[in-house]
Amino acid sequence: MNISISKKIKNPILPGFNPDPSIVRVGEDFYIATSTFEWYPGVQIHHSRDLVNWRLVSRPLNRPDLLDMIGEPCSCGIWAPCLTYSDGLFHLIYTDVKRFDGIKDTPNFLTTCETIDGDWSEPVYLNNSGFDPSLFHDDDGRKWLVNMVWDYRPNKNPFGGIYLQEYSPDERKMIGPVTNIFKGTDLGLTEAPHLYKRNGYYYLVTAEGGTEYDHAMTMARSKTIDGPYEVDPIKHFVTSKDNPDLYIQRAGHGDFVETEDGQVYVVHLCGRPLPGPQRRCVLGRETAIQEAYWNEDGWLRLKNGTNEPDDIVEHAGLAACEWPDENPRTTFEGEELPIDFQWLRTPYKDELFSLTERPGYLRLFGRDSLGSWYYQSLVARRQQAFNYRSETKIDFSPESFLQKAGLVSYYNSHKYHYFYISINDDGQRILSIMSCEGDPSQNFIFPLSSSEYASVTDSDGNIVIPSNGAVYLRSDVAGSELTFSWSMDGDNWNQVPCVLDQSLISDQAGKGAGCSFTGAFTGMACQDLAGTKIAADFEYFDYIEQP
Ligand code: 6LW
Repeated sequence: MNISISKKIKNPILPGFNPDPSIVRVGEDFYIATSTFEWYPGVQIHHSRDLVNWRLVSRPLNRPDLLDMIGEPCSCGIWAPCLTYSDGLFHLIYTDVKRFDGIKDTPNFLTTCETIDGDWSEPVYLNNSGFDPSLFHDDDGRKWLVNMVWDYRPNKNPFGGIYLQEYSPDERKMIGPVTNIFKGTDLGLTEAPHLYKRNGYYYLVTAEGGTEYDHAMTMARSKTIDGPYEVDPIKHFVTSKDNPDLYIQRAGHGDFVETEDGQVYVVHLCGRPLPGPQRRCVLGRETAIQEAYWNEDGWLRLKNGTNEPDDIVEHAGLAACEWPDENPRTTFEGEELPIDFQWLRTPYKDELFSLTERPGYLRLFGRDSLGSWYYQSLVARRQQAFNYRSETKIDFSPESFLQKAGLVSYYNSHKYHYFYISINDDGQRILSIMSCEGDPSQNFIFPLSSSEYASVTDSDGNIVIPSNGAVYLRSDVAGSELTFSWSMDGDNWNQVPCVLDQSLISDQAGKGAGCSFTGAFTGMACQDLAGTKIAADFEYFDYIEQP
């Protein structure tokens, strides 16, 4: 049988909000775990058999005992996970960051499972000393945890180095001394440690330079696991920091894996900024892959002969294994939310939505305001291309201006554009747009009155629509431009006469990337500040990427 060989690899392999990749190979299967922050369920795991084609297969942290993020600030929650395999079990190390500013609370846990998509074990608490924990399974059977230590003391480098401590699977706890094994290079901001063993050396990979445009992967090695570690002569074997013209920017925070025949592939965080001086990444932080090799001195090098990431990479020559194309239209026949969709923070999804109360519909129950850190009825999927169209059809009959439902382009509590149905003081059903452009205290409602606009607008500039019947809403995104449209029959569309700044829905906008670690989503939302949990029924959701 003529087995077709995979085509070249096009980066990023995991487009859209998929940062901090951790990769593991089990037999012929490759898995990558990425961060999910305040989005629920926690940790996103993709699967591939050829390193070219990837599919989303699991989100393990799907129970209250594994993860409950109610009330956690934006960009807290699940930071960099670490996925490994040993003793017949997948091991997932994760941090549920409870506090972002100043002193961080970063409880780290371990959960295990025999399969990638099974019921993961009750978590084991490990420590709170810092984030980016990872587990190393030594060939003598001992297991070691490394994580960066967050030094909150004044006049100290908050990136205090890399802590090493043994983990006892029998006692299900950390044991023995804690050793600071690596303080990093002069690039600083040393984090994201992963340990490996090869030819009698322990290798330590870290991320340095921070997750913006100085990001890098650094390697060091030692004959003993607790050091001292000598730094790679070139320090950073993957980085984009010295070449702003590269397509793949922000290369750092990564891991590497070997194929069964010994080829080495490095996976790493990356970003692709929109054109222009603001260098805004509307697709957030993504995952890319590079081909690598061990040089004669025992250091890892990129196959392209530089330390700069490529956008097109030679495949590994593995048999092609493609996955079915996604249907651009999501309908809601099943009792489970389709895997591309997530909600925020709470493990108790029944308090936000139902797929059974009205069979064939996603029913959102109006709860908190858009952007709430508690019970926000928002179900959305990642934006994974610079240009896309999303569309939905809603049954919604508000009785108060405190009740809204609609289509939203969402980054976090202070970065969104929301096209929604509500009601005005004359009892007329209306459409309006509410945007938050980086300052949580400023929600703008756009007056949509415009003389040439065919539809009727009320005195507040809201579009007045018929009081009954389903409403079709559509968003069209092209780079930094977002336009909303609406229809009452799905055939005759009216474009709202304003172009919104989609580049606000990015890491760098608003309070900036220093506190924005997620990515752009497009989805369905409903709020009911009248407290009646009003229903909004969504019949379908289209997500169509445009060239
Ligand atoms: C991640 C850490 C980082 O844990 O950001 O900027 C955190 N560096 O490595 C969230 O992605």
